[in-house]
Amino acid sequence: MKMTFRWYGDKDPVTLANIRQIPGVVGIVSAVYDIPVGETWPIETIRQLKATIESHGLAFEVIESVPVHEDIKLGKPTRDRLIANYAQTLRNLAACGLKVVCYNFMPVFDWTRTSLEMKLPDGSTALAFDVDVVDKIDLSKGIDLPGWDTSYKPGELKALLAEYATIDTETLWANLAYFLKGIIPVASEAGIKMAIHPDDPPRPIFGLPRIVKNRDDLARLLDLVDTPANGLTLCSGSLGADAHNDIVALVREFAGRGRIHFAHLRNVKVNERGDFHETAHRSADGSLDMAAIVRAYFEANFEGYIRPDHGRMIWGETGKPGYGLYDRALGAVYINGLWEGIAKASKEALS
Ligand SMILES: [Mn+2]
Repeated sequence: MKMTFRWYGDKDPVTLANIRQIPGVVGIVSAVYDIPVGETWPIETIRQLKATIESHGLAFEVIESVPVHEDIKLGKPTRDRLIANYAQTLRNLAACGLKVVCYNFMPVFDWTRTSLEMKLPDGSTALAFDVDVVDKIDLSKGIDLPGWDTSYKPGELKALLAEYATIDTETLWANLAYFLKGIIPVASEAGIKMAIHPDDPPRPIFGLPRIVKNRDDLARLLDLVDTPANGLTLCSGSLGADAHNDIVALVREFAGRGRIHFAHLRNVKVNERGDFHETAHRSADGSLDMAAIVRAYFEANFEGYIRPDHGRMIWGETGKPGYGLYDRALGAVYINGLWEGIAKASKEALS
């Protein structure tokens, strides 16, 4: 596996120089942030980003994310032009040496939380999700959720949601299939591996369908275009927010098939209903057995990219919720420690 770390570009308060000093981190996961969704990323912009990252001694082989335009999810006539643009972005990324592209197919709302600074007993803060709070939101009155993308004006959001009124689960699947049939052959030929991120949290919200939530959804997704370029970002924290998802079994099945290209590792404390909050990465701090998850990757001979996912805010740090330096660095070191322990124990068992 290759340990990586997400970086939000020059405006990120966490610097590349900071990241380089985390033991065992070899690469950066980033994106081009100043191109409108749906337009092709110019090759020169990608090349400059790569040069900046490499000048700090870090590799740049994973994009998170190339966003998918809402018209593609809605299946509108404009989608063919937008899919052609997306395909060209993939060719441009391949030309610059990128290997894996993370994306998601969540309608309108990307990740959703009801608190970005839930206080934990140790004084740290973490992101949290309360089912009741979300279920009680009346969209006609606008959305007041922390971290909600304010780029939509209230009228625009209303119009967009009206368009989704006709999009049920099966229609969304059909639109995802259409998208994948357009881009996966291009990705295959260019040497890019696509890696869909599961829905976060893995449940329908505000009446909008969500289709990447569990084992059966992942299997169906891979079958839509059954080739290695059509793969997964397996996010332990997103899928783990549904207590019925067995993350170890998912890693065994899908890494075993060579279809996990990117692993997000984080822990969550979750209840049966689906309320959860994020925790430190350590197994004892949340509901997931991180050692068993890392072991499953090791035993599948996983050679893809791993990154610590969201961290808590600790030691007085402020910044982008979930994406501070300190707790994510602890997560990277913890995961590397698990990996080394498992690898060495396995060598001893063989000798
Ligand atoms: Mn994730």
